[in-house]
Amino acid sequence: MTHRAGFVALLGPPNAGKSTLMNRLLGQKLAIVTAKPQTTRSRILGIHNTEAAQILFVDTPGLHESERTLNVALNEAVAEAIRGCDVGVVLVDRSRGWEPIHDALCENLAAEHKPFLIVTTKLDLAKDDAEVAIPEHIAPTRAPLAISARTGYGVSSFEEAVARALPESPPLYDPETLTDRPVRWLAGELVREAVFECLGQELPYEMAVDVIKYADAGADRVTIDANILVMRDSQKRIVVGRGGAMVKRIGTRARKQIEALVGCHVRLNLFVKVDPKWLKSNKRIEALGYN
Ligand SMILES: Nc1nc2c(ncn2[C@@H]2O[C@H](COP(=O)(O)OP(=O)(O)OP(=O)(O)O)[C@@H](O)[C@H]2O)c(=O)[nH]1
Ligand SMILES: [Mg+2]
Repeated sequence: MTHRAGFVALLGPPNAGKSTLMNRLLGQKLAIVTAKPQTTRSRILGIHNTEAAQILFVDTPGLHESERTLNVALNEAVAEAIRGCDVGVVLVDRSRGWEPIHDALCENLAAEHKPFLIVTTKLDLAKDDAEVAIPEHIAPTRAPLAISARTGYGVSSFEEAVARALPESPPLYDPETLTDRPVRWLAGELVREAVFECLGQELPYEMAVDVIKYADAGADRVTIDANILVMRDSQKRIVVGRGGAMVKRIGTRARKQIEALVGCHVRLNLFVKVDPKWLKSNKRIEALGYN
């Protein structure tokens, strides 16, 4: 049997469900997921091995129109993922339909001569099974596939279609590897997700997590110190909570997720810091792993 391998860029507007789909395919939470748009802040590689293929999923930030420093960095990550992929996957949230961002993504893929599939997702939310209207000038490699990353419906057909579109190649990564991201950074992302989950709408988008220490103290314990960076004193008060109750809740939640990832006990120390400067500095944004 011929073996196939290559990079598959997961593309779409913010909140389309890209990270959820990658996690579902990997059977592991690698990319954090929240109900807020613009959750993913950088390319994340997720390595998926089947008998016949090694699919290298590249989760990307949602493409959008905005000129702020962080957002420009996010869009650059999308462009880079397109340039580096063998196959593109353009995700359309069925509840929102086709958007101008989808045109931009397809044009970009075509300009780079990349084959691509269109996938409509969140099928479980659909009230009827009317197909999403895709503009005529868009010519994907295959007819659109309908899936739900939440229920798993259609996901194995999607996996097969993606594998078939990849070039013949031996595996490109050690099959034991799950991602190219260091555990230290993944741990920081799980803290960021816990902050979103605990604070919901109260939380500003401009928040970051900086892991300042990751110490592997033997086989069964890891100690992590991380700063939660916010823009203003008022936000710090919200994240810390009355008598530190909120940051404690965030810590407990994140610790459980990190323990599931690393498979041992974790001691997690969180500090909340007012630091409005990180958002304005390309260097800091990169150092935080968001590019
Ligand atoms: N009902 C339903 N919800 C979904 C599905 N896929 C994703 N979601 C939800 O949609 C929201 C966004 O999902 P994400 O996976 O974070 O979306 P994303 O495209 O990675 O978003 P960004 O990283 O912000 O660009 C979350 O609340 C998910 O739980 C699905 O198939 N069905
Ligand atoms: Mg995402």
